[in-house]
Amino acid sequence: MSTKTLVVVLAAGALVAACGGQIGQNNSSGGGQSSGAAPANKNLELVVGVKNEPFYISMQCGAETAATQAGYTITTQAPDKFDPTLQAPIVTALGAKKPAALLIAPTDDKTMAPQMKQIKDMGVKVIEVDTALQDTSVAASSISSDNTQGGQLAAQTMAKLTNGKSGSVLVLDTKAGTSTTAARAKGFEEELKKTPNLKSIGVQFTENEPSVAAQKVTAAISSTPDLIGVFATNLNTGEGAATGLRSAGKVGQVQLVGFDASPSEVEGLRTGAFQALIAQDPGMIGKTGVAQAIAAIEGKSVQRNISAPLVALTKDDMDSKAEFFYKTKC
Ligand code: T6T
Repeated sequence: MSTKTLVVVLAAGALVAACGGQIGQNNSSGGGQSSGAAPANKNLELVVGVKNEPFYISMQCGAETAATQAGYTITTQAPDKFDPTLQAPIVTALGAKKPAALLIAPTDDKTMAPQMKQIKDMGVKVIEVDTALQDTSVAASSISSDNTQGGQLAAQTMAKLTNGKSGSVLVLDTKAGTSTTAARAKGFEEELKKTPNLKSIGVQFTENEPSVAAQKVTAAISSTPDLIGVFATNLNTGEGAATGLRSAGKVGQVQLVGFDASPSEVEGLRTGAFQALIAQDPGMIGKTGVAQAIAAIEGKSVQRNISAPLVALTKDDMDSKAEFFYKTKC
């Protein structure tokens, strides 16, 4: 059994059989029995958070594989930036296309609600992949990593890495209103309280711009002489934080725990800019999203909340967990 299979089995009771199309049946909603007739509309749309980003490319690959296997088509669209003002018009325009289901990673947990509600009211099944709205009445199903647990895992990893030393820790979040990264930051800060020698200096936002993350790290190094660690809650934030440490000459002195596993982050882990990465399984999120969308379309049982696996990578074990590295093409 591969590491990934093992982690999936261990960490995601709910996810067990996404690949085989047998999603767990607990906590189901919006069900009903299948009429048996194949639906006329087999078109799915995936709207991700931002273009050309390995997390979403990996999700798209998983979704495309699952859709093809099931005899559905899927089209992916993305805004140029992780920005609800750019993502909202993409969703509105889908009203003219009327897919059978919309799989979406909303870029804001509140402001994306009106457009998503509108499309749902047209009869399109809405499935959240990765991020979610605060309003739980819109989506039939939400698939995401257990982000609170990911934040806790990052804090436990930071405690191990600093090995009893005292110091301050900076938390870098991406954009306010991102459900996933907010949960990671919160989980991290709560868990860090269990290690009294480590003190959080609070959460700062990077707007999902690596240059802002780099600047926040260099500023914290200047203003906080006992800075011992940085937790970067997503890919762009992590890549920028690594740049900040490199330009300040602090690689290896300030421990960097990142989230995600982009090629640049993986390379940073290998070369020592990161000491650990908390990797997600975006391919699995995409596959499971498609399975749930098809269940909703075909009137089968749908599971409202599904948790996807997470795994901590370090330099020592990364190569044995290479299946968690994100893709840049399918
Ligand atoms: O960390 C992922 C995703 O889970 C999060 O919701 C937004 O940022 C990423 O896409 C990585 O950039």
